[in-house]
Amino acid sequence: KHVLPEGFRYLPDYLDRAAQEALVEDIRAVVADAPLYVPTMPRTGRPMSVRMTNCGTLGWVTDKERGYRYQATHPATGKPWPDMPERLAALWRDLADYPDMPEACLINFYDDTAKMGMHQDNDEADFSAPVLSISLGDSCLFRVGGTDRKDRAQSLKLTSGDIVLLSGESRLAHHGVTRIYPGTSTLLKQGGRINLTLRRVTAPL
Ligand code: MD3
Ligand code: FE
Repeated sequence: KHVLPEGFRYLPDYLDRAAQEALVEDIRAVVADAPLYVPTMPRTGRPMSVRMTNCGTLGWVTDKERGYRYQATHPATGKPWPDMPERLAALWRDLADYPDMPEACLINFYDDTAKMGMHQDNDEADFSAPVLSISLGDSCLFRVGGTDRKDRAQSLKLTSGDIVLLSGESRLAHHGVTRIYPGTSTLLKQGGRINLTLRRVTAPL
C-alpha cells in the first residue's frame, strides 16, 4: 500500500525560478494566439472547471457533441495550434527517454476552485511513450491510483517547478487534481495553477 505505480518518476523542484518564468512567458505567447476555452464533457455538455488550450501539431479537446479527442485546430478559432515552444521540446529531450518528439502539449489552467476528477489518459494511440507533466504557479493536491479504478490511491502535493514523468505501468494510472492551494506561489501575477502535459498521440511506426 501507498506505493507509487511502476514508472512514476517525481522530480520535485526540477525547474528553478528563472526556468519557470521563462516557461510562463512561452505560455503567455501561446495563449495570446490560442485562447483558453471552457471544455465540456461528452454527452452531458457539463463544463469542466479547468480552462484549456494546446500547442504542438495536435491538441486534446472535448465538447458535448464530439467528446474527447485530439485535433490539429483550436475549437473556437479554427486555427492550427501554436508551435511547441523550444523550451518544452528541450525538456522532453532531456527527460523522456523516447526517440520521437511530443505532438501535443495540453495547457490546463486552474483557478482557485478548479479540480480535475479521477481519470485515465487513454485518448492516445501510443502508450509506450511517457507523459511529461510540468506544474507552475499555485500548489495542488494531486491524487494517483493504479491502472484499475479500484486500486488504492494516494495524494501528493505538487508545487511550482515540479515535473512528473509517467512511463510504464504508471502511464495508465488513474489520477486527478483534488484541490488548488490559493496564494501558495508568486509566479503567476493573477494566481492560479498551470499544468503542461507533453504527449505522443499517434501510433508508433
Ligand atoms: C498520471 N492533468 O491533463 S498532470 C491531464 O495537473 C491531467 O492538470 C493533471 O491529468 C493536471 O490529463 C495531472 C500529471 C499527470 C499527467 C498524466 C498522467 C499524471 C498522470 C498519466 C498517467 C498517470
Ligand atoms: Fe490526466
